[in-house]
Amino acid sequence: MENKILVTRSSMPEFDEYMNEIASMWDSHWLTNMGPKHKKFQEELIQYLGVENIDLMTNGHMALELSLQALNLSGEVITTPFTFASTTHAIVRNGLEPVFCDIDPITYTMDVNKLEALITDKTCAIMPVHVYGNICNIEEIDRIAKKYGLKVIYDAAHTFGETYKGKGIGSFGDASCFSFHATKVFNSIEGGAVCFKDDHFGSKLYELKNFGIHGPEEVPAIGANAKMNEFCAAMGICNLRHVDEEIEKRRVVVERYCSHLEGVEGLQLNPIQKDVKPNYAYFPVVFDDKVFGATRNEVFEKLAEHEIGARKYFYPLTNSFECFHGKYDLDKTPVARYISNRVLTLPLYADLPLEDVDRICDIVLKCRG
Ligand code: T4K
Repeated sequence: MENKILVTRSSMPEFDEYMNEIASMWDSHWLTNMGPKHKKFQEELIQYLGVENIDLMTNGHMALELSLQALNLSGEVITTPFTFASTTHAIVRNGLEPVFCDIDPITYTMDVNKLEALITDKTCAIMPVHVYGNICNIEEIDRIAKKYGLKVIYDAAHTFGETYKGKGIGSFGDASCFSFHATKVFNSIEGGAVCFKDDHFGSKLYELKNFGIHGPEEVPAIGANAKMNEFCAAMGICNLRHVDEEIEKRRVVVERYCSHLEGVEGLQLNPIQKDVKPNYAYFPVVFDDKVFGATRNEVFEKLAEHEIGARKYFYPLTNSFECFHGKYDLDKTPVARYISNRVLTLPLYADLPLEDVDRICDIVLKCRG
C-alpha cells in the first residue's frame, strides 16, 4: 500500500518545546492583545528578517488588507492574477479596483515591461507578488513607482527568510506582507506580518488591527481585529529556532526533484534567481503537453490515483473567479493564462522522504506514455 502524500505538511517543533514555550501563560493568563509572546516574536523576527519594523497580524490576508487601508488609498491598484485569492480580494475589499498586469513567463511575477502602460491618473498603488518565492523585478518596480508617485505593497507571503542582494526581502516597498500560515515554509499556525519603514504608517496599521482604537477612550479609525494571539506567537517563536534547518532540508528535496526532472523536454522548472537567497517554498512544474506528451491535468489525475496530492497553484486565475462575473478581460493576461493552465506544484516539505520524491517523479515521467 503506497502512503498518501499531500502537497505540503506543516512544520512543527517538538511537543515539549512548544509546551515549555506556552507554560508561562498558565501563570499570567495573558492569551492575546499584544502580550509578552507577541512582543518577543516580533523582536526576534526583526532580527531574523533583517527589517526595520514589523507588525504581527492574524494571517497574511489581513496583513495585505490592512496595509492597503493604512495607506488610505483610492482608485486603481495594479497587481497580477497569478496568485492566491487573497491578493486580489484584499484590493477589492478595500473598495479599490484591481488592474491586472500580465506575468513574466519564467519567474511568474509581474512583467515590468507591461506595467507602465497600465498606469492611469486613477492608479494609486502596485501590489506585486513574489510568487512561489520568486522575487519580482524590485528595481524596476521601484523606479516606475517613484516616477508616478505610486505606493508599493509587496505580497511576500511566499518569501519568508529570503534575501535580495543581501537585504531582507521584507525591506522593499512601502510595505511587505508575509504569511505564516500552516502551509508555509515558516508558520505560526495562522499568522502574518507587515514589514514597513514609515512610523506613521506603522501606527495607523497598529490601530487598524485593533478595531481602530488609539487609546481606551479614543477611536479615530474604523478598524478590524487582526491581532495575533499568544499561542500562535509561541508557535512562531519555536518554529523560528528551526527554520534554517527546515529550509536546508527543503533544498535537498528540491535538488532531488531537479535531478529527475531538469532537462526533460516539455517541462519548465522554477528559475534560480541571481542575488536571491531562496527558501524553496514551492516546486512548480509547467507542462508543455505538446512537447512533454501529457497535459498538466493528466499528470494531476495520475498522481491522484496514487494518492499524491499535487496542487494547481495557481489555477484558476483570480481575474477569472466567478465572484467577478466576467468583469475582467482575460485576453489582457495571456501569459498568466498559459502558465495557470499548465502548472502543477508537486509535494514539498522539509521531511518529505527522498524515496517519495523518486516515486513522484517516476509517476510524472511515465505519464509521457
Ligand atoms: N498571498 C498569497 C500569495 C498566498 O499564497 C496566501 C496564502 C496569502 C496571500 C494569504 O495568507 P494567509 O491569510 O493564508 O496567511 C493554502 C493556504 O491556506 C494559504 O495560506 C496559501 N496562501 C495557499 C497557497 O494555500 P489551500 O486551500 O490550498 O490549503 P489546504 O487546506 O488545501 O492545505 C494544503 C495542504 O497543506 C494540505 O493538503 C495538507 C497541508 N496542511 C494543511 C493545513 C491546513 C497541513 O499540513 N497542515 C495544516 O494545518 O490554501
